[in-house]
Amino acid sequence: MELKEWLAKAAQSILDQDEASAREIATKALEDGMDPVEMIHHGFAAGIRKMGDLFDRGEVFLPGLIIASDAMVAAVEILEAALPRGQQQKNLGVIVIGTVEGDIHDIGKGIMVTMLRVHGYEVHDLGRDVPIEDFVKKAREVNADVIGSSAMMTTTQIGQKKLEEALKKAGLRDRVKTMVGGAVATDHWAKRIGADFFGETPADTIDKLQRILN
Ligand code: B12
Repeated sequence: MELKEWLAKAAQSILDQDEASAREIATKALEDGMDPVEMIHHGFAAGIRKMGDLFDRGEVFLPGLIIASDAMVAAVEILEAALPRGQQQKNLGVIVIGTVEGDIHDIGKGIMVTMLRVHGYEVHDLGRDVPIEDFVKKAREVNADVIGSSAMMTTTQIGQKKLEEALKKAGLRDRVKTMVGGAVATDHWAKRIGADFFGETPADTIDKLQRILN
């Protein structure tokens, strides 16, 4: 089967909220030689984003979104296991990352963590709903080069601004770079709160990291 067809099938399994089918598609696409990164970003992620639009329009409700998310997580797990691990030894920099306080969205952040590791960064993932002080504490503990925060809601986005303030207060802001991401972040937002950059996708983020750390 062509990549295009696999991508469409992957997205559809998420829209169908069908975890068994999502797992099967992830497994069979790999067997068929498809690129796991393509499958995640243009297949399954496209499906979950479409679910978000349907949720927004009141055509899908929270239980459906939760089942679809579980299907997405299961498929991504299978695909991530197939990513090359060789470059992990490079250690291009130390990154502390997490989803800000009050926000439990972690699918995209999880994908970002995997991609950063695959590209040779040492990543300390704090998880989701992370108190601001935990970012600061961890950054100090591991001597982080970069702190990344994910926020998916307008109500939790403020956590990224609080993080900038907390880092200044702790005297760490001059020593670490900061990157923001998540569905509500933009270049404008990053600039406004004083973050070093906004990362839209893993490719965009890795590109910007390389530039900023050199
Ligand atoms: C899946 C999902 C859920 C799942 C989350 C499961 C999980 N474990 O993550 C569940 C069902 C639990 C959920 C719950 C809720 N959700 Co929700 N959810 C979504 C949905 C549909 C998709 C998010 C997603 O996974 N996208 C796919 C990934 C691959 O993309 P991504 O997250 O954007 O990540 C990419 C980039 O942003 C970037 N990135 C991500 N993090 C980072 C970090 C850094 C540092 C960098 C550089 C880059 C980066 O890289 C990623 C990979 O490409 C979005 C809709 C949308 N369009 O985003 C709504 C959405 C985010 N949810 C929303 C809402 C309102 C909620 C709830 C409040 C619903 C409710 N009424 O209870 C709760 C929140 C509870 C809470 N306290 O957090 C709203 C937020 C609205 C807003 N603007 O404020 C959205 C936008 C839906 C909508 N249109 O209304 N949700």
